[in-house]
Amino acid sequence: MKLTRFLLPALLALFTVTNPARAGEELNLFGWSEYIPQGVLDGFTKETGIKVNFETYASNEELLSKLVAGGGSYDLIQPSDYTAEVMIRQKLLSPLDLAQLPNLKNLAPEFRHLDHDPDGRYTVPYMSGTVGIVVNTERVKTPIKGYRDVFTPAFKDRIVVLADPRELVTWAMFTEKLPINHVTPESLARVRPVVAEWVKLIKVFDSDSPKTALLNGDVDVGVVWSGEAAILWNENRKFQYILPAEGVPQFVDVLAIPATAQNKAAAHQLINYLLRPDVSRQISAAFPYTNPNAEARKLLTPEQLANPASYPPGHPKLTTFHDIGKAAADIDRLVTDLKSAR
Ligand code: N2P
Repeated sequence: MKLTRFLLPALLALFTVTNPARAGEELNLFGWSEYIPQGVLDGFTKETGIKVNFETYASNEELLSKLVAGGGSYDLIQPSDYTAEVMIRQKLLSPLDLAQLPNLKNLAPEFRHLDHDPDGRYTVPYMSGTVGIVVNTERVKTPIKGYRDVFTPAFKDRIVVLADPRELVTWAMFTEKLPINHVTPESLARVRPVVAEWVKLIKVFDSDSPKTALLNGDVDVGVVWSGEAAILWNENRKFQYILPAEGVPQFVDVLAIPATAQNKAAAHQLINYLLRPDVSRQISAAFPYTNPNAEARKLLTPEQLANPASYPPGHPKLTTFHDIGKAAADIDRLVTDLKSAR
């Protein structure tokens, strides 16, 4: 009698601590829009009982400002490589417990130990991609090779670009042959008139779904995320993807756990789930970026792997962004100024 009175609660307590999937458990996920299929999150909830509250953002700046303002409310976030670099430096991320992530083995070796997190202690690659030019070849007959061919008076009000100041300024830096990760007052002064001209030509700024303006026929050319371009290509072969001659930005977006997260165990569970080949394949089907998961890639169709926006042929030279410190704020200010002056 005495034994059960003590043993039973003890056993129950033990069960509650060790069982990873307690009913009523919740996880707050903050990720890029148009990047994580709701069906994948539903599958996770079905398997684990963990409810996922999913909020989205369209830029790294939005992620950073909400994370700082929102305190401890997010359990899992999805910064780009260079923003993860900032967050690691600022001690905003929690070290991962790699023992809880056996599916890390599915990642291709070239996506482990990246510059932003050389020991892979804080981040797990989710998807990678490039930024490039999409042309509606039914409407545009002149050859387009780089940013300079896009931002010309002939395309005034026919252009969509990402609403992303760092991207826009980087494209201008590339065209001016300036280093993109060493941003100085001098280099900003050099690109200022270039960007000023460009913003006057742009019709739509959209980081969430730049494909929409192209699909609708509102614009004929764009500078967009490769996954958006891949969807356009699947939709209609008239939408061609071109890696800009002056320089191609490459991003690796990662999964990471904020230092302030309340439910780190569930965050690890979701990361490990997203690394499963069958799950990662569903992500690629909905959002055809470059999948860093080698085991998932084996499950893709030849057609998916032949999409030139998802998997650019050859070995193009790609350039990644790095933390540029305070210059990031200068870039934001420059673009805001020029957009309001147009
Ligand atoms: C998905 C956005 C791609 C992420 N909509 C760019 N880093």
